[in-house]
Amino acid sequence: MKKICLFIAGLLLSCSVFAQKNYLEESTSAKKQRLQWWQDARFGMFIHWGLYAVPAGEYNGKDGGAEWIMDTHKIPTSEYEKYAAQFNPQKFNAKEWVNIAKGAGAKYIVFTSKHHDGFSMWDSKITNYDIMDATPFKRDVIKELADACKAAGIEFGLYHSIMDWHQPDANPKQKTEQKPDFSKYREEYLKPQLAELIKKYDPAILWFDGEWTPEWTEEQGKDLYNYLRTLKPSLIINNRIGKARNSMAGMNKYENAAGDFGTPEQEILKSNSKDYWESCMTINNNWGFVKNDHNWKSAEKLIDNLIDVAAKGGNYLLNVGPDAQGEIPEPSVERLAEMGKWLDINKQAIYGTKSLTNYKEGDNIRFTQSTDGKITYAIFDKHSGDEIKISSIHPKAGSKIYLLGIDKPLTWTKSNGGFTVKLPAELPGKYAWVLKIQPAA
Ligand code: H79
Repeated sequence: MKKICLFIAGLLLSCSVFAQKNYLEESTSAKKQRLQWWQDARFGMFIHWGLYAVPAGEYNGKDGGAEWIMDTHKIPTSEYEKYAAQFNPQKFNAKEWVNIAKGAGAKYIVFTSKHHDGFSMWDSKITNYDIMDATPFKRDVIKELADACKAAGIEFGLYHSIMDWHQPDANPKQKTEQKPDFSKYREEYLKPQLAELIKKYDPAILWFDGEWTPEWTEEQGKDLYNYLRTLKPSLIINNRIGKARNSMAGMNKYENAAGDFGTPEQEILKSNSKDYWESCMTINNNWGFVKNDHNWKSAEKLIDNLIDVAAKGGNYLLNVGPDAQGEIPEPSVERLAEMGKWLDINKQAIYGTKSLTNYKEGDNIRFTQSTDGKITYAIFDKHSGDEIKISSIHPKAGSKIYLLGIDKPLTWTKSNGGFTVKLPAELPGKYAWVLKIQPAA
């Protein structure tokens, strides 16, 4: 009898251990498998859209702030809430946004379910401060986007701010009678909302931010990480779920931190990295829509960034900030279309490639390699005359060298230390070109 009792106790214990699987102890190979599609994707589109599209960077006649406008101008909550009544983006069309992403060659989208302002962009049962209850628009844009992504074969992710300027319990500066209770916010608001998002929209990625609010700890990050992966084991989660992010440089400050990948913001790693990472960047100066921000990066710069990021083994998460009508600004649309045209010709040098230790030669040449290591790609954005010399790659005799976009192999010769390729009179496409170095079978 005693033995049976012990056996049952043991069984129960092992079951409960199983139920509390620690996802932070995942093996390197299991993580690699889980993140494979994401790493192969290389390029995603970030979308910052919320009530802040209404003021569009101007409050009481003063410029400043985009998605941060509430903080920039110290707008009281009761004032800021009024933007909800004005949020009625009649031109919003999820399929169009997804088409823009797809046409650009982006393989996934990350959309702001809730930014620091605390406004929920889906039909949340946990609050009335959401798009269904507080706006005249009354459409669940996250549902529409998730469905459009699914139909288009684009992976769907959500940006979610831990910091929340609207929830009294999350905001120690709020002037309320009650003392803020952050653990109440975390357990009764943040976590249930995230569970709701996972259940309703099945996101592939959760992209946290605002983790630097002082109440949040690494321990809470780890707890949340396990909680979310228990709800959806295949989720990919950024490192801003915990406290390890080293400021805007974005990589972890310490080992064994919660989260799957580093998040440099508005910058690209100086060198390649074996860690998983993704640089998020804007096309103009701001994340959220700002009507007076016309400082658009050129298509050439954006393509260079994508190439640089891919060669260094990272992902490029490029942002658009749709306006209050629901439209992605035309300058963004034009540049994204140029990226798509470039990728149409050159995609095999970007998607599903791996980074080489020797990932660059000077400022104008970057290298990537097929995952089986057989094919090397040399991507260049400058050349003079009708040839290009590359000194740090040594193609084997009998290799065929192609320029992507042209079927016929090019003539090449070994030259001091490397090789020289004779280029055709007209190069396919613009901005940058790819030499595909294929050894004899
Ligand atoms: O959503 C976009 C921005 O609104 C958001 N991240 C991108 C993706 C963002 N949040 N904060 N910032 C951008 C800049 C904040 C910088 C600081 Fe800090 C916060 C300086 C000090 C506290 C983070 C923590 C950087 C250094 C320490």
